[in-house]
Amino acid sequence: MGVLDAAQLNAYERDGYLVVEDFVSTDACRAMVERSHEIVSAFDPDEHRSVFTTEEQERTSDEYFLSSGDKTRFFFEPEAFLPDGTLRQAKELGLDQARYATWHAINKLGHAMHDTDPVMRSFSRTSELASVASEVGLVDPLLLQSMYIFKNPRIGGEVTCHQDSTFLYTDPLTCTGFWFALEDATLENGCLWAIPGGHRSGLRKKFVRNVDVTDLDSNQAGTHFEVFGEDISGDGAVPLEARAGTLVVLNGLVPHLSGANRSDKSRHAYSLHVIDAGAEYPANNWLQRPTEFPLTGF
Ligand SMILES: O=C(O)CCC(=O)C(=O)O
Repeated sequence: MGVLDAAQLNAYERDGYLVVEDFVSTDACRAMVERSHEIVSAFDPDEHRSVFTTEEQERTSDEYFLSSGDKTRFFFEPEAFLPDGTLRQAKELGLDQARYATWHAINKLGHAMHDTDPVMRSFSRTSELASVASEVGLVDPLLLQSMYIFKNPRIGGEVTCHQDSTFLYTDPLTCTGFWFALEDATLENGCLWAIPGGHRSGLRKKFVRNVDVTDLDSNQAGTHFEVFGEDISGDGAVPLEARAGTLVVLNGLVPHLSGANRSDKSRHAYSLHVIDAGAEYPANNWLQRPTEFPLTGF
């Protein structure tokens, strides 16, 4: 007996995405949120100030970003800092504890918490999720990438319209996204939007390293887009408002986005990207795993 019924599988085929309400318990969501706070509280914001933005990808293409494939790393919101380098929300909200303010300033954690963190590892590896992965067509799944996305109040950044296979390319295409609302995601705090049926219009671009590198010493090498088609504007996207506990399954080709969060409620989400072991994973994909820390399945 599968987790998804025929109507859900048909909807996934038709739309390129599927919203599954109440997929995980509120306790499991709460454990993830609490864990994210513990992880960020242990992080010294002066250690690294890498910013994440989908608008200006170049800025993130540094060694810290490129070597995050087997680590938990911290990426700040573009609006996190004031010109003088102080944390904006600490100053504006009158918070005097830098650590407390830090988790109001982080855009996301990435990109291997499904392997590096015990709580996130268990959340990622459940029999229900393994079943869904198999039902949507992954034959020999490998858990490739995880992101803990904070979408913090007031400064939570926009994620521009993209296809996940742009960033996690395989031949043939197998990237599948499993996005979990850990808190309610609404129009106000920047829920996901997706273009129904948009997975049928082909891959528009690939985000790759400038040189084929498996040698992680070459992380400085930078990245660029290989462009095959027109950029996707997001026209025709529909909002996927989601209560905490909802799973959204995303075909790697379906264009999706999320708006900025100008509300005073955070929108925590956890996103896991899975590929098929039978497909080729190119050495010039931006995300690489050192051979001594191989990808594994559910
Ligand atoms: O959570 C978001 O706002 C965007 C996430 C996303 O694009 C993804 O997980 O592929």
